[in-house]
Amino acid sequence: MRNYKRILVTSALPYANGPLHVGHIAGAYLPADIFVRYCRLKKRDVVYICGSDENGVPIMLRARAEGVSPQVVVDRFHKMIEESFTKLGIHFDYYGRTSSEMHKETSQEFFRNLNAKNQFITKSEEQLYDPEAKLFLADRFIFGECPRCGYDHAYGDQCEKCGSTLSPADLINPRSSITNATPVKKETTHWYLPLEKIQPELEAWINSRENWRPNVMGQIKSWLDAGLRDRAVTRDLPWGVSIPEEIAENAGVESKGKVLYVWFDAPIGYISATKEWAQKIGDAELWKTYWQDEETMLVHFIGKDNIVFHCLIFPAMLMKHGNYVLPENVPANEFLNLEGQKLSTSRNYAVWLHEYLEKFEPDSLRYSLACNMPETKDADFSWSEFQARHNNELADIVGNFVNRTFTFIQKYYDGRLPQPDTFDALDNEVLQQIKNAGENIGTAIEAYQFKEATRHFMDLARFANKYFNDKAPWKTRKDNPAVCATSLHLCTRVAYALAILMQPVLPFTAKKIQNLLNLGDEHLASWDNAQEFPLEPGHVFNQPEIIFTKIEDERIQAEIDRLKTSNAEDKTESDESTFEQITIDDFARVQLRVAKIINAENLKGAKKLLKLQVAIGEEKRQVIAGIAQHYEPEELIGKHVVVVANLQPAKLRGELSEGMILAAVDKDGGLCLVAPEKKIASGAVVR
Ligand code: B3M
Ligand code: ZN
Repeated sequence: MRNYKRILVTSALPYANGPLHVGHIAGAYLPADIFVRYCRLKKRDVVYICGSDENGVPIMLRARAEGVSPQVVVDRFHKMIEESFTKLGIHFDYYGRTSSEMHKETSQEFFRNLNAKNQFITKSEEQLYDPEAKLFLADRFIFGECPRCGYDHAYGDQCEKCGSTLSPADLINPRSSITNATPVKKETTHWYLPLEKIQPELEAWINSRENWRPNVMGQIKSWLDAGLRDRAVTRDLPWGVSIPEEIAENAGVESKGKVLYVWFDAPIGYISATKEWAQKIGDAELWKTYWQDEETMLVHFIGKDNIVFHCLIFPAMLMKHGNYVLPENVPANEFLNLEGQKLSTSRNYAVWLHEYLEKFEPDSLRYSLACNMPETKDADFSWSEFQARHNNELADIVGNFVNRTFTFIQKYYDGRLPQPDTFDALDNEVLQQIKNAGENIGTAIEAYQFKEATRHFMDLARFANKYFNDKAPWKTRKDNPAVCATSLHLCTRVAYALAILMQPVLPFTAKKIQNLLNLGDEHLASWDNAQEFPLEPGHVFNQPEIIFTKIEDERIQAEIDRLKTSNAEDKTESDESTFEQITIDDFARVQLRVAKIINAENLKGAKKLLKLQVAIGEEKRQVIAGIAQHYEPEELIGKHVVVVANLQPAKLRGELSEGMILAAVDKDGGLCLVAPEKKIASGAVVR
């Protein structure tokens, strides 16, 4: 990374309307915390800012449902979220909240500034209004009959039955989703950020970005290709940051209940929290250096659903304000699934952080998520993988190495660091490995490749364990004491290096090893110290303690069972509800054709795959299908099936596959091919 003078890191502000789950952590918090801990160890000037997002409709609706004020809801979750972060070791320099006075001032100042520079457009139009709830109805808070297909519960933005895109005015007999009241039309005025006009500037800036993740760039480009549309940045709601009174007055608008759109004020929350941080440390103006000096490197860590806001809309706001730096990078992560299914807050299908932390160690989760971070594609969290990572890697590799080293030293060297003798090639290799690990982990973290960084760390621990085995001190102790002492000396050296290099991912474990080493914080506070060794022979270590105890199967099974019950509703229905809707045009892009299987054989070395030759009309194709555990090749020959005919060809086990055969799969693993119900010619189109 360029040599900036200082670094400002932010993580997406979590909505204070529910607890955190592992998906949040893997997306926006753990990667940022790893990055920041590393920067601190590299002695960079770094500040890490976050806070609770306490505005927005979902918070209001939750409060309504509970019959309490929104403040009660946000107070409860702000506290809970902050506590969970602390226990997981996500260490912010400041954790703010967007209901604070400072935030209100800062957001209003921002709005005033853009308004004074004529950066907004105002539009007045009639919108649907719920006279009972006294609320303008945002699109999904209104429903009615679909004008296209007649479905009686279409939403204001879309009919889920036929997929057509709608606007509230299209609905026949519209009703409020909150009170069931018939809405009335009411005129209202809103402020828009003219993104259409700003697009060329944004595009030029985006094109100048280097080293952004391809998945982030891809999403941005598709927004830009579709053409940005002006965005309303105000809402008619009773909860939120109200727009400055004088601006409402000048526009002849009732200011009461006119608030900033939550996505307008939330990113400004990064700025207001930085101001509060500066006040807290007694240098109130210091926030300016971090936000307004070009030598600041600003990095936003977010999940992929926040890309448009952080890469286009907030930068547009910052550009138009003019006094702020723009993000140097936005390393957004993809989504984390859970046991192969989408996480769902409403179905309680999630691993909740506060519950996790009551049962397991924070570092186990940090490690497991770091190994499996959804950096460039969606990833899956499974309890069995979590257990395996903890037991087979943290306990069996790191824990075992540290434990055997210090137990041996306690037993045979009276708990003191042995005096080394001359180094052989393998001993020198230890020093080399420490050096490589420090460099490789650092390079990976600086490139936002946290999975890779974690792998390099574990490779060093693995090497150390092997070194201990190869040196067999239990033998050399008797027949070659000098060699034995040298190897144990070097083992403590690796333990020391590990205690530094593990800090970004495993801060709690690092503390435990520090305690074993009997060393003060200053010796472990610098990344580059890992190459050195502050201890003199004779240094006294503390009594070893087990740093990881294994997690038994029963504890894991209990978690898996809990997920099954929380997910107990009809699976087909819940699966459907988690799928993204597509339009009829999306569907039309998939070309389905009837094909006749003319030959089928097993594929050598692949238990699950069959190699099929099929005819689609006159055309012959080869298809590799994962159905070998359900069909014998002979029984397939002559059958008519349905294939996806326009799938990009791919190689499976070195064999070309030019299509995909459709099969129905049930939750118990049953599978059957989908076939035309009557005789029909091969090549027929399925639609
Ligand atoms: N409150 C969180 C989310 O979309 C949203 C982020 C705001 S960041 C400025 O999950
Ligand atoms: Zn419809």
